[in-house]
Amino acid sequence: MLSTKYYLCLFAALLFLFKSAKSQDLFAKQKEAWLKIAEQYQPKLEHEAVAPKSMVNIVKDENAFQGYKAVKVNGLDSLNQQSFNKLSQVIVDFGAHYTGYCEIDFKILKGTADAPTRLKFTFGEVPSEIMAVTEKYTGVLSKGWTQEEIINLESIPYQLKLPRRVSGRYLKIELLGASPWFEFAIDKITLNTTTSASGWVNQFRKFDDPLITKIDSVSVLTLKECMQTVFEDGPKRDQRLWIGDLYLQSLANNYSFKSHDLTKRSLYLLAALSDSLGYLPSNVFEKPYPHAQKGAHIIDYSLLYIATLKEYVSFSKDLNTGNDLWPLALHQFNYLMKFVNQEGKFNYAEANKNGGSFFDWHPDLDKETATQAILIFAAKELISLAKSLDKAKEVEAIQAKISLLANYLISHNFDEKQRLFVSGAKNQVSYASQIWVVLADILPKKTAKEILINVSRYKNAVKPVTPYLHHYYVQALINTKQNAAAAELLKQHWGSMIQKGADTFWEVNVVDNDFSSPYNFYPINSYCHAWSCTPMYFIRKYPEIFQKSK
Ligand code: RAM
Repeated sequence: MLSTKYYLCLFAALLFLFKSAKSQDLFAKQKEAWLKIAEQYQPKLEHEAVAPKSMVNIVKDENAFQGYKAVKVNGLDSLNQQSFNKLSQVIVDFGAHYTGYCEIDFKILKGTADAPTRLKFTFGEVPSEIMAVTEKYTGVLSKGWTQEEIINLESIPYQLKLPRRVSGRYLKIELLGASPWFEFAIDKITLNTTTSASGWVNQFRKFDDPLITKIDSVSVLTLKECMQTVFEDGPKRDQRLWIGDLYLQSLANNYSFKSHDLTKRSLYLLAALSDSLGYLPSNVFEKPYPHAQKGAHIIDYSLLYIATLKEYVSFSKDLNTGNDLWPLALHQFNYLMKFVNQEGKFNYAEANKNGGSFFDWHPDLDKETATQAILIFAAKELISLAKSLDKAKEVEAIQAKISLLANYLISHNFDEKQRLFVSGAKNQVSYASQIWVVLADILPKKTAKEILINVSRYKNAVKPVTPYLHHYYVQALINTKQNAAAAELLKQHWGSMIQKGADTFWEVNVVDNDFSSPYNFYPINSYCHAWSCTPMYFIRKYPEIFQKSK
């Protein structure tokens, strides 16, 4: 038998371990309260019952986006009279991109349902997704992201509620197995939509240029679909909160829905889930309970948290939140500054051990220079936040770090001959490096403009592949007063998605390659993606640049 003394010692040891684990967690004291605030700002979701607008065939067309287009056919009105045993497949079009839960009612036309009926449901944001051969799945992410469900109806009549939240415009229903002794029909299809973007129908604007009107309204729809109980990156995939996406969504939100509470909830949720070193995760899940993706840190995303908080405070005037989250924001910068040596060089290789930077999906992109630059950008955002929170004392120390970082960047990464910034051991020239150096705002005006022009003429420069990096490209052009080029780029990049039939803007858009996918399977790209929603931010913030008539 173990003595009482033994148990007392064990208890004391456990208590000690628990306490020291807690004391090693930098924001342990605040996290519980932060989580409570996040929960308190849980938004109300709005729902609408949407019925299909038409029945379609999806047909091959080499001129269509990814080789497929939807062609309207007759039959929706009589669907509930037609034997689905004979029809065996139907594709319906909801007329627009929606996120929600699908309900399908089945009824008997003839005989008695004497056996289970097996059906397959496929949802698609774009036509090609409906036709994807998922048996030959090559994706690097889970195949579970394809929106396919196989369900056995044990009896008919039946009101089926598909358990999974889906996202898209098209629904294909296929009959995989039925008894020959009865006939049934699809009586009704409803998509119960969900969004927290209250009053979204009032967000559309009309501008002189019809293309700008269209781009703006598709941005509104993109953001509305991503606004759920947090700012999701994509309602189809990954359905969660990522800092990089949040930053751009919050910018667009400031010029449209003004749902500052959703930004607040998202900021607090991330804060509550920072790791024991006080370093932010790049993304978090709400279900089954709030938690971070373990070990998934992204340097530039942690730094963009600072910018998101700064923008939030400046638009909402919520100084309490600013003060409450200030130590965490400051800590992101200070934590990363530990990787900076006396000369001012950020040791990317060392920091990368705990997660590198993102910037874009281009597989060859060297991220060293852009990372050094975004540290400066974030430091300046910190200063601006500090000023709005009357934290003048902190500013001087940050200022000194900016000089250190900037001096290093200019003296080591600027190629005088090419008049371009280079990155990494191979002196790579990329758009990302020039864009982020411009956004760091450390160059004479003329040079900043010059590097953007030079990179556009540099044949082998690593180009942006996502609307995400294109956002920063547009901003860099605006900051260097290249307004016509900024307007042109916005119309060309987001306009190209419109031209290819986009209902909502995409995660990836490579103008001359419809099949580009960071996941090696383009049907699981997200075709309603948060980081793509910012044209409305530009159009509304800079009317003199984007709202001019053609
Ligand atoms: C993708 C997500 C998200 C992005 C990260 C880096 O998986 O869709 O939008 O922020 O990558």
